[in-house]
Amino acid sequence: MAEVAIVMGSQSDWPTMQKAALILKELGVEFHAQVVSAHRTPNLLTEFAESAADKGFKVIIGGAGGAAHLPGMIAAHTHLPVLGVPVRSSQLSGLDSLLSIVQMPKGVAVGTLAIGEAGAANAGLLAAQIIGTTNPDVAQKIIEFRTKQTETVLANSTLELP
Ligand code: RP5
Repeated sequence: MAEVAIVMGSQSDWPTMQKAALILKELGVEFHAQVVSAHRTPNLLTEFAESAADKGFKVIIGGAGGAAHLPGMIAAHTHLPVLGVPVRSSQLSGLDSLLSIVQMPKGVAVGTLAIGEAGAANAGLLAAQIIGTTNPDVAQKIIEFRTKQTETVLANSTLELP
């Protein structure tokens, strides 16, 4: 059963949000990915967020661009942790998305990641780390991921002129 939901405002967000999905897959965490728009499908957003805990989700990742209300509105309808990914926008390069998501007034929390693919990948990683607090198999995979990453950097640390 999927423990992490990845929702996004549009199909156009999927190339970015796939980076979260790929990390979750690598770490052995089942996910469900779906388009849910705060603006275009507001009733679906309410229904999705209110039923997410009962469906067994433990963490929700929300990605959106522009006036990106999606993560905050999902967080308003559920007690589950919500991670927000600001998707890069065509007009303001994602600064609009970032500010829309990160500046939550106190009382309803959204954990905001970086703009774009790095943020999406780290949202997947952070979601897995949350799942890993109660799932030793996932925690072990995260430790191995970090070890491999460190070894790769160390093995390629020498710099030379071209
Ligand atoms: C937002 O508007 C979406 O999250 C997307 O980042 C942006 C543009 O959506 P499309 O016009 O490409 O569907 O709601």
